[in-house]
Amino acid sequence: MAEVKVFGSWGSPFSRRVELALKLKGVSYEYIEEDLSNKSPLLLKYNPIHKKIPVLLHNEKPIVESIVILEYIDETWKGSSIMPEDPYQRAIARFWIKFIDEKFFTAIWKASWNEGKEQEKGMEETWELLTILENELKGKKFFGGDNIGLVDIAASFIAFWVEVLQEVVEIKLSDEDKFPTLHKWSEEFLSCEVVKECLPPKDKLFAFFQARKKAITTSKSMVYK
Ligand SMILES: N[C@@H](CCC(=O)N[C@@H](CS)C(=O)NCC(=O)O)C(=O)O
Repeated sequence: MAEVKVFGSWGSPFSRRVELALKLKGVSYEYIEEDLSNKSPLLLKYNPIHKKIPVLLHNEKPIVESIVILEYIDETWKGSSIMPEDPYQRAIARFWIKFIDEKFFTAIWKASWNEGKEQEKGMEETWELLTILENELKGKKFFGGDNIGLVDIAASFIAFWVEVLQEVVEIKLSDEDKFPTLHKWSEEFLSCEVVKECLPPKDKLFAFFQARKKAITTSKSMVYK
């Protein structure tokens, strides 16, 4: 029987993506929690370049970078596809994932961990990008159509993590009135049993973001003193 291991971290949207894809495919795996402040020799061996989680280990072969892993999972295990069949639609899905990972994460991080003008700029960028996603989703249940697909998995950060993050940083990032389609998608996505199994505990995530906020505020006040 194939041996499948996932090296992850409980609060990471990237390793949760991998777990969700494996669960959607019905693949059993062993989960190994990494302490990112004290990385294990195995993590450094399997991902020597980025030294990051997630790592998927399939029969001792490591695969890194969450999106690369998701595509590998889709191609390796049968069962319901998470990538579209059609090459053009596959290209479009890859485009949106790149959009989320490169543009959206940058903007929301800028809005969340800055103050003043920089934060305002980040918020405006975040809203602009959410508007684009809102329009892309119109008329569809999921980004993947009737079923959860690669883009939905990549966007799970928007459905769950953003809600918790905005409570901690006390700015409204994803507003139900502004983005009704995205809000409906979030509710639909988060109500799936398999998705629920792959989400971190809300209170633990809240405390994690709060600790990060405190650390950033403390380091800024030390610089300005
Ligand atoms: N592009 C990577 C991002 C993975 C990532 O940022 N992982 C973080 C945890 S959320 C990590 O391992 N950080 C450890 C570090 O940067 O030292 C992916 O999609 O897998």
